[in-house]
Amino acid sequence: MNYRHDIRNIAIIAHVDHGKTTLVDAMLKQSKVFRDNQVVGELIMDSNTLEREKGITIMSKNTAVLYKGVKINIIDTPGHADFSGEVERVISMADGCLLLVDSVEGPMPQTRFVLRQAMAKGLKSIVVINKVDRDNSRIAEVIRLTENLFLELATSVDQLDFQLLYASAREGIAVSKLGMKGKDIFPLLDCILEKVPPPQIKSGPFQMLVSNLDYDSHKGRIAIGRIWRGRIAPRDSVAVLSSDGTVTHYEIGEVFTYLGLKRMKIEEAEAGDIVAVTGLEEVSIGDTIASLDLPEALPRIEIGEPTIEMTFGVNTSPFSGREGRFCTTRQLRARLHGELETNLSLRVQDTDSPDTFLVKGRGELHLAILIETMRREGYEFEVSRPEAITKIVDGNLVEPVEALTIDTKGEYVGVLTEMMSKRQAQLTDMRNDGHDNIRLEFHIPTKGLIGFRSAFLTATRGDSIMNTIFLGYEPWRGEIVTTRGGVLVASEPGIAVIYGLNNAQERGDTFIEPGTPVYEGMIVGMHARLRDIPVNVCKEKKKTNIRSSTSDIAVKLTPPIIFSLEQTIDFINNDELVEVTPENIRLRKKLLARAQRLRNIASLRRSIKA
Ligand SMILES: Nc1nc2c(ncn2[C@@H]2O[C@H](COP(=O)(O)OP(=O)(O)OP(=O)(O)O)[C@@H](O)[C@H]2O)c(=O)[nH]1
Ligand SMILES: [Mg+2]
Repeated sequence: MNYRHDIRNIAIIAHVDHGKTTLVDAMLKQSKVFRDNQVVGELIMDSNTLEREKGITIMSKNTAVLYKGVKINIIDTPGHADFSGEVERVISMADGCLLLVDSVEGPMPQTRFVLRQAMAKGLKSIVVINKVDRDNSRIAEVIRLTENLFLELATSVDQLDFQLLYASAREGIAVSKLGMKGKDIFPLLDCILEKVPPPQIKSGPFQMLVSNLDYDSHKGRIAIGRIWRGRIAPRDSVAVLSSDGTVTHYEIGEVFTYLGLKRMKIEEAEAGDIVAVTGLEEVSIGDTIASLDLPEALPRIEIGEPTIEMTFGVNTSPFSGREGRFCTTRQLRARLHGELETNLSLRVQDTDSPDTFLVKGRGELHLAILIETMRREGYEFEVSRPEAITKIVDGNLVEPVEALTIDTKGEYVGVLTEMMSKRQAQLTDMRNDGHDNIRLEFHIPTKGLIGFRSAFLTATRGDSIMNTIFLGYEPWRGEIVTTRGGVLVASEPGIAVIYGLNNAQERGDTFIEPGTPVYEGMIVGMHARLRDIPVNVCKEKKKTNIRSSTSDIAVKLTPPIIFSLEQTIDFINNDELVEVTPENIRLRKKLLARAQRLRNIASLRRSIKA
């Protein structure tokens, strides 16, 4: 067996926000892959617009640094559980991982998930206790909890032997012993060179697994992955082995490797390296690219199943086609199917209605990011409330169940446990750090989490953090009675005016500004009681000859509640939809005409009685 001593391949994994991308910043900046005067900013790898806006990593990405003559290929991964499909698919490119653990939060649900993945792939772990600069860090306790996690997850004894470092990614320093004064990130890079095994090279003709795809308007599709065997050069003839067993022959266009933020064109790459190649028109993630001499497929990447689903349909509101560039069924279908190429944990199915597709994902955020991306590209469509995906296993109905971790304060524990029990959650653990910081852990069916996030933020006044992670399927626990209040529904089309909105505000909280065009059946507000209430927000004050008193003219409206896209998805009920266009996000009843809704309720009542 041969080794590439000039290369290391590592994946950076952790729970959301524990500092992965910030650590990559430090490695890139200090290893001088940028020109001295180059302005590079922060969270450099979070290059996608939505990533920058939200401050989270959504897609995993490759980069590399040169250190002491060795190229360290780095894979930055997302930490949010909804994007864990990304971690599953790229982790196989690496031989080692940096597991980051926040010095205050300690191991979190996603820490366990990604470490289990890394262990299953046999990666060598380096644990980095990050954010040691934080005032309230509790390093000894965090180390103990991390060790417990290793004891629980290790599949062999040598996996228990991990290297420990302490870092402040933000300050760009790492040290190997607690209490040492750090000055740079190099102790971490040295540790990678020493502890992460160099890639092994199997002898034989070229073979590479495609772990990622990119697209370039000039170069076309770009396949990214690790070379397991042999070497590759521009104009080589190769076979692409796809999942259905078909073998297609291509000529490689160009070959690139990574350094910093650049892809560098090279004349030849060898086993052990991570490369990007062009020239393959039809190639998917999970395919093997191999030499024609020995076209053998590598094991495909296995990715966990989606847990929630919602429909994406052509916009059927009276405003349809006004604001979007792509509004037809054909365009919607093509866009959704195109997404499947890179968004591996997503599924798209046809439904009974030709204008509606069932889209399945890993969580509400996973689907919300897709919706937001499409809307910005100019798509207009409507989506339904997300539902947990149930299955029949051995004749029994089962549903997805998740572990929910809540970090909160003592004063909210009562209200939270009450909310949880209505949602069929079971308390599995509760810890108090002695400073009134309380961590609650629950097992909860996924259906109980839908609509929970906004209620949670309201109940705890934005003062608490929640995280979830998929556990598995368990027997169906029965329906949950939803507790959301009713909504204020526009009874007339037109333009909302102050007078009409002011009247509506006597019934509840409103969602729109004066001047907003509305249609009958559009949801313009909410109220505490269960029933929906029709309101005419377009109603003008009757004109009279008598001058109205000044108090009458200066009507003061309460500012509207403006939901984010995620909040609207979380908010709507089964008989409601979210209308998404590049310019607006509107909430509506599925049945727009009030008479129709009333008939529907009456017929539902009759069928229940019968
Ligand atoms: N105090 C402190 N804050 C840090 C440190 N490292 C990162 N942060 C902050 O933590 C937040 C999250 O950092 P990111 O690097 O985006 O975390 P991440 O793990 O890449 O997050 P995801 O990719 O979304 O999972 C940012 O506000 C960082 O500035 C650190 O060493 N100390
Ligand atoms: Mg990140």
